[in-house]
Order: sequence, then structure tokens, then C-alpha cells
Amino acid sequence: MTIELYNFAASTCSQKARICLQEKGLEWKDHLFHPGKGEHLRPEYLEINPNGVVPTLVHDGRPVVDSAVIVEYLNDVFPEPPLAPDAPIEIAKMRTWMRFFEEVPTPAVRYPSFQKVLIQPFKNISAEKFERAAEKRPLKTDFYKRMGQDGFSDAEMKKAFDDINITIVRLEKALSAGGPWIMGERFTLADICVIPTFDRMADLGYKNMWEEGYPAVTDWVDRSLGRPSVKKSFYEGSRFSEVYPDLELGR
Ligand SMILES: N[C@@H](CCC(=O)N[C@@H](CS)C(=O)NCC(=O)O)C(=O)O
Repeated sequence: MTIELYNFAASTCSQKARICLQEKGLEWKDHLFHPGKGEHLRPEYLEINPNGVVPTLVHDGRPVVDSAVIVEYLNDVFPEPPLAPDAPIEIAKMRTWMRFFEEVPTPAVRYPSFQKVLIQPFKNISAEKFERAAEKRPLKTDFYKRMGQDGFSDAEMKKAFDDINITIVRLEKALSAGGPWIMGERFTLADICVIPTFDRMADLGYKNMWEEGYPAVTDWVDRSLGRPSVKKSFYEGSRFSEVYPDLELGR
């Protein structure tokens, strides 16, 4: 049996897959790409992930793409320890959280990530070179073009922060009524699919968004980041503040 993972160190979607692999106690062959080198856009990689993004899991030679699908797949194929509730109605609730994370905070966190950090290499290249870089992205051309070389508009940034805020408010309600995890007693795929977003926001200097006024979320973030699986997944070099110390991001 072989498990391989194509990923970036500092990618929230890759972190989800790594946390899940760690929770399951699995070993894998790590194909660590560097975003600046463009390995994720090469034809041989596009054969296994036509979206030109990481992560991709390859299990016994068969690729599985999309982080939320990857974690569900791992939980199906390697059921122990379980990372989903037992009752179908509870599984549906967990998936509702996962869908919400996919649609709301996961896209939102890209805005401050690019605005503060990932835009840097694009700032001082020619307009033609930037255009080519945007065009190369199978699913992200529009996102790159909207960012441009000067960054997103105030309106786009506001919407992103509003979406993170909605997530915090909803989680506060759920966690203060139950906990210690999103689905209650059991740590599940729902926690895995959103904790990297919170770590990223903290890394970019925005943890006051929950530390001021949302105690249940604050405790849950600390508890999550303290789990061995999460600690191992955020190894040295998997946070922007470590990769780009000069940006003084504020963790
Ligand atoms: N829906 C995908 C999204 C993956 C994604 O957007 N990955 C980012 C890193 S977090 C990426 O590969 N970006 C490449 C690029 O911007 O060129 C998933 O959850 O796996």
C-alpha cells in the first residue's frame, strides 16, 4: 500500500490533508512542491490534478483531488480512529459545516493571504509576465486578474473579512453550546477543514478577530493547535511568518 501527497508546506488545503493523515497515523511519501517553482502547473501534474492546485493524494497509484474529498476518502478507507460522527443525521451536520467552510471561510482566507504575502513575487514583474502567470492557472485566472499586481479592492477585502467573521460567530454559537470540538465530543473532519484557516488568520496578524469577544472559539483554536496531529502538520516552514520573516506579519 502506498500513499503519496503532493502539497505545499504553507497551504491551508495541504494542511487539512496532512492533519488527517497524522490523525490516522499513516505514513506517506511527501511530494513537497514550492509554489514559486510552478511544479503544480506542469503537464505531468495536471494529468493527476487538472485544477493545477495542491493537495493531491495518490493512493496505490490512484489520485484523489480536493482537500475536503481527500479527508473524507481517508476517513472511509482508514476508519480508525473515526473522524466523523456515527449517526447519519450527525454526519449530515458535519458535512453541512464542511460545505459552509468550503464556500465561506476557505475562499475568504485567500484574500488576506494574497494581499499580504502571496502577491509579493508578482509585484515587480512586467504586466505581460503577470498576465501569463494568471493565464496558466486552470481555475484561478480570474482570481489572479482581480488581484492584479496592486492587490484586491477594499470592497473585496471587506467581504473576505465579513465572511471570516460570520464563521467566527457561527462557531462561537456551536462551541459554546457544546464542544470541545465542532461536532461535540469527537474531533472530526469539520475541525480539520477549518483549523488551518484560523491558523493562517493568526499568522497574518488577525487573531484579535476571535480573541476579542469569542472565548469559545479562542479556546477551540488553542485546543486544536495543541493536538499532536496539528502540531506535526505545521512543521517549521509551514507558516508564512516563518517563510517571510521580513514581512513582519504579526504572529
Ligand atoms: N478546492 C481545492 C483548492 C486547492 C487550492 O486552491 N490550493 C492552493 C493552495 S491552498 C493552490 O494550489 N494554489 C495554487 C496557485 O495559486 O497557483 C482543495 O480544497 O484542495
